[in-house]
Amino acid sequence: MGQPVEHESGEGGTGGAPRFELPPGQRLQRGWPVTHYGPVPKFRPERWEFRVFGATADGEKHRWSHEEFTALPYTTVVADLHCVTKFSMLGAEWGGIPARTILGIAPPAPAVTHVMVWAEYGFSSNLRLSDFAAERTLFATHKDGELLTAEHGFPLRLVVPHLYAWKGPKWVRGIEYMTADRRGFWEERGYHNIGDPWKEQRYSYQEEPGDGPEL
Ligand SMILES: Nc1nc2c(c(=O)[nH]1)N[C@H]1C(S)=C(S)[C@@H](COP(=O)(O)O)O[C@H]1N2
Ligand SMILES: [Mo]
Repeated sequence: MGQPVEHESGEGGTGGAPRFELPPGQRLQRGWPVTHYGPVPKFRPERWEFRVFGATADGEKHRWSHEEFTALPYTTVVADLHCVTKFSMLGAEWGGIPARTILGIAPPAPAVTHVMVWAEYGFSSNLRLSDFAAERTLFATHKDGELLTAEHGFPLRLVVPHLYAWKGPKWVRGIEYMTADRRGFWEERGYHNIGDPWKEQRYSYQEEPGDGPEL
């Protein structure tokens, strides 16, 4: 899921044009709009660090400079972006560092169930540990072979291909391991705590018991 699915066009179909599968209620967006709350932060390499804190396995905080972080093993993931306001961009190739790499080099304590992803200006988004640990969850530095632009999250954004795009903060600065769930920025403001686009989990009023902490 999350990856564009090509269908063969049947008899009397679309004449061979590929069709792509969108999650329910989404429409295809041409081009790549910029969507976020607040200003675009200025990147200051000498002040930038990536931090892992909260309930780490060794009880320590971990930090990487920009140079150290971007030297971690690089991989690519093809993924769609589904904005909860109902447009989707399909088939971008994201490049960067898998979330699993961070889980490997700065592991969480056994009691950790959720991760808060922190970005510039205090923007945050909470994820279940299982969503953060998914194979395709990526700290992206590149899109389609080029460095991210400032407005698309340079130097680092999280991509969680199987969830709505607000679950992937731009301008990420670190993660906090949590032993209980807490709501992030949009999750506190009426958006669904989990945010699975294939289940159309858009708003917090759709949450079922157990989907998230009380509002
Ligand atoms: N820091 C930060 N990251 C954010 C947001 C935000 O408000 N702040 N908005 C999210 C939302 S709602 C979307 S749809 C995508 C948009 O990414 P794009 O501007 O690269 O298309 O960024 C996500 N990441
Ligand atoms: Mo969005």
